[in-house]
Amino acid sequence: MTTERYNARDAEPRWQKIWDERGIFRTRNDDPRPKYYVLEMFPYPSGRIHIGHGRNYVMGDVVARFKRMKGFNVLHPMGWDAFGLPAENAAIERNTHPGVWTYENIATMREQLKLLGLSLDWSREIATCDPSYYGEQQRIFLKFLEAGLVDRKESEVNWDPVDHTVLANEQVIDGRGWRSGALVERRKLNQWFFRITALAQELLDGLDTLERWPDKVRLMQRNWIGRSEGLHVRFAIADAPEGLPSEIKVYTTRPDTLFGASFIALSPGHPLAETLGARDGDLRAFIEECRRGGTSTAEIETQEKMGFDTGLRVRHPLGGPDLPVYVANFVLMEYGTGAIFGCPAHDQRDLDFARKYGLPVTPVVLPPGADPAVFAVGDVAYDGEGTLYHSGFLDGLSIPDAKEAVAARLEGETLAGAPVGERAVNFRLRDWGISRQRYWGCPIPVIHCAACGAVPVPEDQLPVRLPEDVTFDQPGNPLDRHPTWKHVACPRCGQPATRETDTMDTFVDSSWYFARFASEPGAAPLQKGATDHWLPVDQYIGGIEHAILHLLYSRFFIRALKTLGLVSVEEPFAGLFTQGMIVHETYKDAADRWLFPEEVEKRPDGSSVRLGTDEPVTIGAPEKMSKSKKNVVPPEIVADTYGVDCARWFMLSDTPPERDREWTSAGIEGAWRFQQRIWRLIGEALAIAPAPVARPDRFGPESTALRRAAHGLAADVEADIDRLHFNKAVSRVHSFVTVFADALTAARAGTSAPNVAPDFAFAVREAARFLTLAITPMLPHLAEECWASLGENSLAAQAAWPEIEPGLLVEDTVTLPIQINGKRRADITVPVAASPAEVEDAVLALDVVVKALDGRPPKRIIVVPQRIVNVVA
Ligand code: ANZ
Ligand code: ZN
Repeated sequence: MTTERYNARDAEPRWQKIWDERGIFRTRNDDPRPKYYVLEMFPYPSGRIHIGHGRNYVMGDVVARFKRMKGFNVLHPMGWDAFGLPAENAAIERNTHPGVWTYENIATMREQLKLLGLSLDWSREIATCDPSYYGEQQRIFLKFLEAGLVDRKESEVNWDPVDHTVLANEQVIDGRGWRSGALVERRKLNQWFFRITALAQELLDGLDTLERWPDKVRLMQRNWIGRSEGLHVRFAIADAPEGLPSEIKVYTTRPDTLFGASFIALSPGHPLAETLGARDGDLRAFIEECRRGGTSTAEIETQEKMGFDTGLRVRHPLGGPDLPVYVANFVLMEYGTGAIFGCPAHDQRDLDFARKYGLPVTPVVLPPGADPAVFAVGDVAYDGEGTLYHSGFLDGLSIPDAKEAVAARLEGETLAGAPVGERAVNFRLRDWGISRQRYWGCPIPVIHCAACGAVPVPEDQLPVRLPEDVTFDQPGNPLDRHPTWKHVACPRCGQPATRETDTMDTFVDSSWYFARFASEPGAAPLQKGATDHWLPVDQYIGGIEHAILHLLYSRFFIRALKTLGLVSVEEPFAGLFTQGMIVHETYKDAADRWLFPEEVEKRPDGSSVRLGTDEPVTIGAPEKMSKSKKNVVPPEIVADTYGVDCARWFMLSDTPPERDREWTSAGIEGAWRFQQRIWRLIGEALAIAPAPVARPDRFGPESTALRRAAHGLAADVEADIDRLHFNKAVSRVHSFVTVFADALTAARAGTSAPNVAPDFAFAVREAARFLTLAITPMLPHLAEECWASLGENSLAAQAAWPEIEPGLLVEDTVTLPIQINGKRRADITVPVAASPAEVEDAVLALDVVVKALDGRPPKRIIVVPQRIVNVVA
C-alpha cells in the first residue's frame, strides 16, 4: 500500500486556518441545543508557555470537542488573569510599564495556545487588566459594600522597615524582605475585607452538593473552613486592678479538660495585652518581639513558644485553683476570642509552653486501660479518647459526656449577671483581606473624605482607571506617590478628598471571570439571561494548587452574587477535575548550570553530553517543568517536529490524567508513529473500499466482527471521555487499530482485493469513519485529514459522534456452566442464538461428558437457555 506520510506541519496550520475562517468554535447564546460549559483555569500571562502548561487545555479541549459532537452547544472560552506582582517586578527590571509587559506576553501566549489547536471561542477573550473587566469588578465591589459584605478593619501586614513598603507574603523570604533583606515586621493597617465568614456555613454545606468534585478537594475546603463546636468561657480576673476589664473570655473545644487547666494565654494582639503593655515596658517589648516575623499562620505556628507572665490571675470557674495569665505568641488574635485556657496534658502547644515556663501538667483524661496511679504525660500530650479523672463531678465520664456536663453547668452559672459558659460555633475561615498596596491591580472604588469617611465612587464615575504615567523607581505603591491621581473632590460634600490607593487582591479577578464569559462579545457583563444560561460551569479543569483559595473565593462570589439577585446558581463549578503535571528530567553541565533538553545529546552508549561537545551532562530526576530548571519543551518545537496532535496524544495517553506524566522523546516518537499508523490504515481501508457502499441487508461473520469492534470503540471512547479517562480512550483506539489492521490483512489475503464483498466494504468504510470520529476530540488535525480523504465534505470538528447500534454491543456468545449429576464439571461457550438442541449436541461432545457417560446415553439432559446445562448420567 503506498500512502504518503501524514505531514502534520502542512496539515495542522491548514486546518486551524479553516476552523478559524469558518468561525466554527464561536458560541452563540441563543443556540437552541443544550448547553455545555467547559473551562480550564485561565493562565497568568507570565511570558511563554511550555508544553507542560498545555495538558489541562488539551484535556478541556477533548471534552469540548467531544460534547460538540454529542450535540451540545459548547462554551469553551479563554482569557488572562492579567493583574499581579510579576508584571510590576518586570516593570522594575526592564524599566517599562506593567501593562506593556503583560500585553506582550498575552500576544505571545495567545499564539502558542492557538498552535495547540484548541477549539476555543476567542471572540469572548478577556484580560482582567482591561478597564471594561475591572470596571465591572468595581461595580460588584460596591454592590457587596452596599449589601454589607465588605468590611474595613485593621489587619496586620508584612512591613519592610528598610524599603518602607508593605510586602506580599510571597515577597517575604525566610522572614526577610525580598529586595532589602531586612527583617520583616508586622504592622497594622486599615484594610478592606470581603466578609466570606458570613457565608462560612453555607460554603461548608454547599460542599455536599458538589458530587463531581474530587473528594480530596472537598476535604481540603472543609478543613480550611474548619468548623468547630465549643464553648465560650468567661474567667473572672482576681482582684482586677483599676482600669482593667474584670474578665477574660476564651474559646475552647475541650471544656472537658477544664480541671487540667494551668494557665490562660492572650494573643499579643488581644486588647487586654495591649492595655497591659501600655503600662509595662517589658511586656511592650515582648509584644513587639512577637510582631516580628511574617503574618502567615504557618509561620506563627512553627515559631518557638514564647510567653510573658502578666501577673494577673483568674478564678477557675469550676472551683479549681487560680490560673496565671500570660501573653503568648502562639495564640492568634483572629481566632475564637484571641484568648485560651491552656491544658498542657492534652494539648501539645500548651505542653511545650508549660514545660518551658514550669507550669503544672495535670492529666484529666485517662486513656482506656491505663492505670490512674501511674499514667503520666511526658513530652507528648495525650489527645486521644478516655475517661475523665482528677476532675470532680466529671470523674468517670467520657469526653463527649464531660463536654456536655461542663457546658450545661457553666450555662447555669453567672458572672456579672450573664452566663459563664455559652455554646459557640467557630470557623477557622478568616475574612478575605483584599487590600494590596500595589499598582497593577483593580483600584478599590472608594474615596476617603475627612468629613464623610469612606465614600463609594458613584456609578457614573466607574471605572476608576489606573493612571498610565507611573514610575517604579522607588519602593512603595506608585498610586500613592502619583502627583494627581488620588486627589479628588468628595462625591458627597465636594471637599478635597483622596482616593483609596489600595488595589484588589488578584484572586478577586479570578473569582467571577467564568461568569463574564457568559456574555456574548460586546454585551455587558453579568447579564442575567447569559449567566442563567451558562452557569454553572459543567466541567472545570485546573491544578490542585487552587484547591482552596481560588475555588473557595469563586464559590463565595457566586453565593454573594446570588444573594444580590445577579446570578441564579449557588455553585460556580458543577464538575471539577484537577490534572497531574507534565514532568521532565533535568540536565546540568559540568559547571552545574541547568541546560535545556535541546542542548543535550543522548548517545547510543547511554551517556549524555552537551550537544556538539564531549562535555558530560548530569541527568536529574523528572520534575515539574519549570523555566528556572530549564526542563521545558516549547510547543513550537513539538509542532515543528512531530505536530501538536502528537503532543496532545502523548499528554493524554498511558497515565491517568490526575497523575503526573513524564515527557520523554521516546514517548512523543511513539505518538508520532501511531499517528502515521492511523493515517496508513485509513489509506488501506480506502484501497479496499474506495467508494461509499449502500448498507447491505446481511453481514457475514468478518463484517460483523469488524462492525462490533468499531461500534464498541465508539461506545467505549464515549464512556471514557465522559469520565475523563483519557488514557483509557487512547488505549481503546490502540486496540481497535490492531483489530482493524488485522481485518484488512485477512481480507487482502482471502480475496483478490479490491473485489471484497459489499458487506465487508461497508464494514470497512464504517470502521474508517468510526475511527476518524473517535480520534477527532484527541487528534483533531489528523482527523480532519482522514475525514477529507474519506470523501466527506464537512469538517470532522462539526461531525456528529457515531450512531451506535446497540445490537452490535451485545455479547454474541454466552458461557454456560455444565453440571454432571449435580456437580459442576465444566463450562461451555456457545452462540447466544444457539438452540437447545445445538447446545445439547455441543455438550455431549465435550470430553468430560463423554468420559462420565462412558459410552451410555445420558439418562436426562436439561438445557436452561442462557443459564445452565444439567446432565444426568
Ligand atoms: C482548651 C484545650 C484543651 C484546647 C485541650 C485544646 C485541647 P479548633 O478545634 O481548631 O477549633 N484555641 C482557641 N482559640 C485560639 C487562638 N486564638 N489561637 C490559638 N489557639 C486557640 O481549636 C480549638 C482549640 O484551639 C481550643 O480548645 C483552644 O485550645 C485553642 F486539651 O481549649 B482548646
Ligand atoms: Zn465628604
